[in-house]
Amino acid sequence: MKALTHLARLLAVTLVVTLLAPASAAPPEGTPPAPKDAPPAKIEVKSPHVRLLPPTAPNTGAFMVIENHGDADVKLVRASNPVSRATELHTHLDEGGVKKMRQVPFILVPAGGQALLQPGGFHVMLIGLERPLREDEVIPLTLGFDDGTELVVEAPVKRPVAPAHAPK
Ligand SMILES: [Cu+2]
Repeated sequence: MKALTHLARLLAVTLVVTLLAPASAAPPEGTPPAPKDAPPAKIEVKSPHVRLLPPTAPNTGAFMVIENHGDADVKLVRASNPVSRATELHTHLDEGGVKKMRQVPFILVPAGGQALLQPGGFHVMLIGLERPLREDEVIPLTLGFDDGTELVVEAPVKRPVAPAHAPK
């Protein structure tokens, strides 16, 4: 009788292990590992990058997509980084056919929507670079939102697809 109980227990353990196995298996290809017990991020920043410019350029821009998975609008209200003297939020305005950069107090990320920071539109401006940036080096950008969220995103320095200054 005792041996039978032991066998039953063994079987039960085996069953539990078998049932648990799929859950502990590696996630499907391309799925980023989710931190354990972390609530889903309300604000998510995708493909952040800093534009690589010639070494003499005093300023450059950072671009990204900011997604808001929450049910309230949020505003990006400040940014900072360790390689430039100042960091501003900018947009481009069309003034009589000429695109001009203007500082803005915030960049709105609508509830359930996204803000596109891209060349010719909103961007984070790195003003007064303290040294030339290298291609592919990673700049930590700190982003502050009006709901108190502060995120640090890793933005690699990338060569623009279309050169900002075409060679002469
Ligand atoms: Cu700018």
